[in-house]
Amino acid sequence: MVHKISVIGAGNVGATLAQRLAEKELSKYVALVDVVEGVPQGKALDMQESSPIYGYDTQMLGGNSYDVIRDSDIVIITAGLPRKPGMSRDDLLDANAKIMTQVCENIKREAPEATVIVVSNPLDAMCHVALQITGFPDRRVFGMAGVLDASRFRTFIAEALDVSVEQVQAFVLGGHGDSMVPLVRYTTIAGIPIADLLPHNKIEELVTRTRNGGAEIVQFLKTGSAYYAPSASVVEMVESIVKDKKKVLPCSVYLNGEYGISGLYVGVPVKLGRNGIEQVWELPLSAQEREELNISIEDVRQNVEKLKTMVPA
Ligand code: NAI
Ligand code: 2OP
Repeated sequence: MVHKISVIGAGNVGATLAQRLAEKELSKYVALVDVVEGVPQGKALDMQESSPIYGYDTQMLGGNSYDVIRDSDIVIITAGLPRKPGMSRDDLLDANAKIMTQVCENIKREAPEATVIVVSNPLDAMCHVALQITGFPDRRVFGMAGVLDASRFRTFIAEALDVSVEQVQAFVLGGHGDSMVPLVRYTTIAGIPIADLLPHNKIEELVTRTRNGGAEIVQFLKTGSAYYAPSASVVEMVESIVKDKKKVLPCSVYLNGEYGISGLYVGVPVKLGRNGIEQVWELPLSAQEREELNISIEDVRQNVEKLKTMVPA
């Protein structure tokens, strides 16, 4: 157990995440911060009042000022606008970069030793802002997306084959956008490659559904985006860090030459432990996978270029 985990943004993802973290007792304190007056305080109190029933002793804190996150071990950023139907994640770039800048200045001051997990979209570009503004080592600033995208892929595969989700393993590489790369070759059921179990056209259908997984939920909700699977995905990452489990998970990380890329956040498999990103795993890619990854990287690069005009270097 660590001392404190903080969640910035007490909206759909942030509040659901705080509740899940509290129930897991991964830290003594879970702190929630939001700009809307009363909301983080009210949600934290409401969660505290469910603790006798669920049997957790996690202490919930809520506030509009950042003193509640002081000395956090881990800070998760979910502050920002979610997309609405017809919007892409990239449409959020401008507004969320400004919010991210303000949030990260506060994290830098109040929690200088924290590991920072970014959730706000467009994810890979927002990781850049977080790295720039906090100035923390890159192995302590990374983003959640691949766990979610892979979980969606795993869900659809389990459904197609009518097998337990627990036995489906999948990896999704690249940026958290429409050009993400679900890696079919590395996707297995109980160790059996899916190509041996499903016809090619069915696999392609599931890949497309995974790429559009976020939009599918937005189409249903209309006023916001997914939050149950996203918050569960963050919990898996946090648990691996707190318990030093060293799980290998797809995360958006700052690459320093791995996969032939430098200076960009891209979703790749990493080992997550107490020190944050402990190792980046380079998978051998086929020519087609490499080509798809390059397209995805190009999308991330374009967002980062746009950022340069907005965020001070
Ligand atoms: P939401 O609208 O329910 O919550 C966002 C919260 O951020 C609101 O409560 C708002 O008051 C707060 N906020 C806005 N400006 C703030 C500031 N300067 N400081 C502190 N709080 C501030 O949105 P939701 O659904 O929770 O999504 C949050 C973000 O996460 C969105 O950008 C969304 O696109 C992204 N997201 C990313 C996922 C991923 O896979 N990386 C998955 C799901 C959501
Ligand atoms: C998702 O994939 C909105 O990025 C978010 O659901």
